[in-house]
Amino acid sequence: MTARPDLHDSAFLRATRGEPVPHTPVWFMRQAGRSLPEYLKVREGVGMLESCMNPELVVEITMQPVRRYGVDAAIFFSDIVLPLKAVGVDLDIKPGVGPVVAEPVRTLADVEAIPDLTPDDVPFITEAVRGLVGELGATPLIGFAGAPFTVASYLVEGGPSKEHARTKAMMFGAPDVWDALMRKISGISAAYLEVQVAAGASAVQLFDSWAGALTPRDYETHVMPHSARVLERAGALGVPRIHFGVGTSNLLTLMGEAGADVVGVDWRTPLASAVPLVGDRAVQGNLDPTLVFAPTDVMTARAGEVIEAGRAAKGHVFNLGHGVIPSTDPDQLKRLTEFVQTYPL
Ligand code: 1CP
Repeated sequence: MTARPDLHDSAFLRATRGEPVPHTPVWFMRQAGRSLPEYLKVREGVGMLESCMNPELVVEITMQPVRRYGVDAAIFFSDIVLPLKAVGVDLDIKPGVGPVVAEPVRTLADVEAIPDLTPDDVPFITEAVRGLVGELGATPLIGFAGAPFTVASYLVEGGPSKEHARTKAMMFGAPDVWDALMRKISGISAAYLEVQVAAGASAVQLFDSWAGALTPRDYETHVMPHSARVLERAGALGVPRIHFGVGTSNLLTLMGEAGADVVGVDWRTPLASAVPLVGDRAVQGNLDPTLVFAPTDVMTARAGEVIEAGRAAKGHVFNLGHGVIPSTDPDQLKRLTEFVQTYPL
């Protein structure tokens, strides 16, 4: 059912299904980006959103870490707010800040003013994914979208936030507006994933980076049903679904139940504690991203512990427990990749 049946037996896709693998597959969240000198070079004078809408640049940037590290999967170069931009929301991604929304969403009328996403809004995504699938050969491509809560936070706060206070105020105080907003975003995120898979992506990851701001009760009541709708639509495409959040040790069971095939675990939760919480699902993670700044033998010893803990899971995809930190030495990530891929299973 996937666009690339020839990749079915890649180590990455086998691990997502919990099948035996020749080696533990490894990729890194934010493997493309500011840690790579070749990324900084091609981005010179080109804005973040402009880059995401330029298929040639997206192909080049997505390929850079694959060439350099030989990772087992590529992650599509884009951003979780790109589909909002594509439907006409006035936003920018500011260097050193992140996504900034000109007119934050506060009322039902604000929500209703946001159009739904159709493939015609993102022809450059289809073109970039098609180009990539050709270039990647035997390496699967992971498409991604933002989960409704995390995307809602940018829309409601108007930019990055630590407390997500206005977002949660809407969730607690204006349930009808909240429900409409979450339905709107879940439709956009699901449609965005469908476009990527239709063009050839072999797996998808739903990023709920800020879900750790929620109690299990509020996650389950106000957020999970909306993420579940996105994951259900992605599931109908026949590709594995990875569901990742930060600071979510008390949400891992629910995040699995939301419809994930693979639960992404951030670095704060020991992988061994996470495995029993996700039940009959694979896990992804979760080396502390700062360990790449440690001496190589310290980093690899910890990576070995992560791989050992992953043996208890249905399947294990090695990753960092959040994105690559921009000051990371790429040579150290190269050593980490080789260590994971040659670790005896
Ligand atoms: O100019 C630049 O280089 C800007 C930095 C940057 C990059 C490289 C941003 C702004 N986005 C991206 C790309 C990006 N964003 C990818 C690329 C693929 C890869 O991994 O190689 C992905 C998967 C994302 C997803 C994303 N964007 C998330 C979820 C993942 C996570 O890190 O938790 C989030 C929360 C965003 C919002 C965002 N976009 C950019 C920044 C700096 C932020 C975070 C801002 C904040 O702290 O709220």
